[in-house]
Amino acid sequence: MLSVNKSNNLFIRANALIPGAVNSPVRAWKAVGGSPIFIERAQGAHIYDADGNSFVDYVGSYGPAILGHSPLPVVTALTRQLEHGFSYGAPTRLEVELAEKITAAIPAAEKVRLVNSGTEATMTAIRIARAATGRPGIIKFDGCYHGHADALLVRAGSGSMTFGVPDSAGVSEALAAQTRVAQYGSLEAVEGYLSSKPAEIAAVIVEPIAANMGVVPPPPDFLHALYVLTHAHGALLICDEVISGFRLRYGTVSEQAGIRPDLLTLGKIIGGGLPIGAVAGKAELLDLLAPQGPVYQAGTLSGNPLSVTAGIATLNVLEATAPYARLEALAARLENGLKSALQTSGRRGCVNRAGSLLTLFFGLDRVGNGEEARRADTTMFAKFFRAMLERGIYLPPSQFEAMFVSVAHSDEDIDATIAAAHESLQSIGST
Ligand code: HOZ
Repeated sequence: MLSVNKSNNLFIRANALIPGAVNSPVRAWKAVGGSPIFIERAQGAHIYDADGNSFVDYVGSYGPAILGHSPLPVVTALTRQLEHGFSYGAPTRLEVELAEKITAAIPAAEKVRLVNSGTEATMTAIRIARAATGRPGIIKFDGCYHGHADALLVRAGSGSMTFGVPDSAGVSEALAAQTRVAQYGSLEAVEGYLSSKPAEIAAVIVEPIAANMGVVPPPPDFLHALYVLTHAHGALLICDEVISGFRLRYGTVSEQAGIRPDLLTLGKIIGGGLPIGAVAGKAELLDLLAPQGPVYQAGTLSGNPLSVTAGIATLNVLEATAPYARLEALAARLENGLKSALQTSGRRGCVNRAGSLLTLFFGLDRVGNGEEARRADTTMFAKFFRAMLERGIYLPPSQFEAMFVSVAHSDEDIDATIAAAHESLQSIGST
C-alpha cells in the first residue's frame, strides 16, 4: 500500500478552505475514489508526491508538458526572464516573437491575440463569431469541452462528463438555448440546425481530435465536410486546438486535415506549462477585437512575459528537434501494450489513440462519440487507476481525460507502464 499520510493531511487542510479541496474539479479524484496525492515536484516524465512516492506521469498537466516537466531549455529561459520582471501591463518584444512563431507555423492564424487560458480563448472566439455574423447561435459537439464559459458548458466533456453534470447550474436557460449540440462525427444534426434556422448560427466549434471525453479521433473527412457545410450556410468554423495544437505536429490538426478554420484556439503547449491561451484566425476577424474593433476583450496578465517565454522556449525545442515521430513511436508502443494487457486479462475494452494522446476505455469495443464514451465502465476504470497508482503509474483520474505521452518518457517508462497494466488487470480480475 502506498503511504499517503502527508497528502491526506494536505487534503484535510485544503478541504477546509478550497471548495472540494481543489482548484479544478477533475483533480479531486471523485471519479476514482479516495483523496488525491499532492504533488511536491516533477522532473521529466516523473512526478513526486508529498510523501516521497514517485510516479510515471501520464497527466502531463493535461497537455502542456510535451517536453516533460521542467525541461532545461525552458528552465533556462524562465530563469533569465525572472530577473527582468514577471508582468508589466505593457507590450513586450516577447509577445511579438510568440505571435510570429504561431502565425509562421499555422497558416490559418493570420493574426493572434494572447489570453490567459483555453477558456478565455474559446469564449473570445465565440464573441468574435457572433459579432462578425450578427447571429446568436453556436453548434458544439456532445462530449467536446471548450472550457467553462457559459455558452460552452452544454453537453460538455472533461469534468462535466466525469461528474455527470454536462449542463452546469448557473448557466441561464436563455443562454444555453443558443447552443445546439450535435453528435461528434455526425454531420446530419449540424446540417439540420444550419438549414432549419439559416440566419441563427454564428459558428460551429469543434475539437479536431476530441480529447475531453477520452480521446476520440473524428471519422475520416469529417473536418473537411464540416468546414464545407458550415461555410455553405454562412457560419464560421472554430477549431479548438487547445490540446491538439503542436501536440501531434508542429502546427495544428485542422491544417493537416486540409482546412483553414476561420478561428482557432490554442493553449497548453504554447505556454510551456504556464497559464496561456490564444485565439487566432483570419485577420479581418481578429481585427474585430478592441482596440482595433468593437469586440471587447482584455486581461491584465495576458501575454505575460513568463508564460510567453516558456511558450517560445517550448516551441523552439519542438521546431528544432521535431520529436513527433518519437512521440508517435512511444505512444504506439504503449497502445499496443495496453491492448495486449486487455487481451491477456480477458477484459473488454479498447484503446483510442491520436499521436501522443490516448485513452483506454473499459467495457466497450469502440468509442466514436460522446454517447458511446458515456457507456464506458467507469467503475472498472477507477479500479484500474488505483491499481496502476499502487504500481507507480499516475493516470488521469477520470475515464474521460486523455493520457499524455511526452518526449521525456523513455522506452523503459513505457515498458514499466505496460507491465503495471498487465499486473493491474490481473489484480482487478481477482477482486
Ligand atoms: N479540464 C482539464 C482537463 N481537460 C482538467 C484540468 C485540471 O483539473 O487540472
